[in-house]
Amino acid sequence: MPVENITGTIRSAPYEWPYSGDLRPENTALIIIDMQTDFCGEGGYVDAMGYDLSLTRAPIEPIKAVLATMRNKGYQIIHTREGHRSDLSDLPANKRWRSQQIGAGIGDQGPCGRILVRGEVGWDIIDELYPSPGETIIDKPGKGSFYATDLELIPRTRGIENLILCGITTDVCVSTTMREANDRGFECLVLEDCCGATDKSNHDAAIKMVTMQGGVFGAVSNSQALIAGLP
Ligand code: C5J
Repeated sequence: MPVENITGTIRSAPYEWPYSGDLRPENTALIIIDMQTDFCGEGGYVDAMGYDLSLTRAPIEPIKAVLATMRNKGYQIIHTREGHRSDLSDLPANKRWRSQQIGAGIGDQGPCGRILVRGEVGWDIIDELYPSPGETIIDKPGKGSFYATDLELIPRTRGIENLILCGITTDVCVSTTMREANDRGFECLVLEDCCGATDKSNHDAAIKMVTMQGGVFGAVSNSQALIAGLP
């Protein structure tokens, strides 16, 4: 994908993003989804399930570059964390049961503390991408970042129209959040090299889906194109 700068928009598929051509720090936020040890670190939830950590670690460096650029230019930054209360009162029984079937029971003790429980080492955001003071952190019990959180209220209050999404996993929490955001009228861009899944073909499919129907959930770009095009 060519990466030359086009003023006010980002080179994306299937259209130059955002549709309005209005891209500014005041109306645009970066949302970094679930870059937690549990999803990309040794001894975490994804590791306990036996998946290849290199797939969920692949986006760390591209996200670092995007985060540094967007911080520097004054864009708003939002981080999310998936996790549950220590008494597991917000953990649906079926979600817990399924995790136990694959040997990574949510709430069970693991090498990084209790799996996907708030306050535990494995649940927190990795050091490389740790939020700076003043950046918004959304703690969520589910896959979508809007469900049972104040994620809709905060960007609306701040005048955000455009959301740039990245993080892990592409096919689960990133995809679910993008769909939720799109239905709420936010103009969404997902950065494909800044996402990762536990299965490469699921990542590819989740990215391809976005581009159907003229951009059914928004548009797709990458870290280089974003950094080159960001006003
Ligand atoms: C999953 C996530 N995969 N952050 N969570 O359970 O995608």
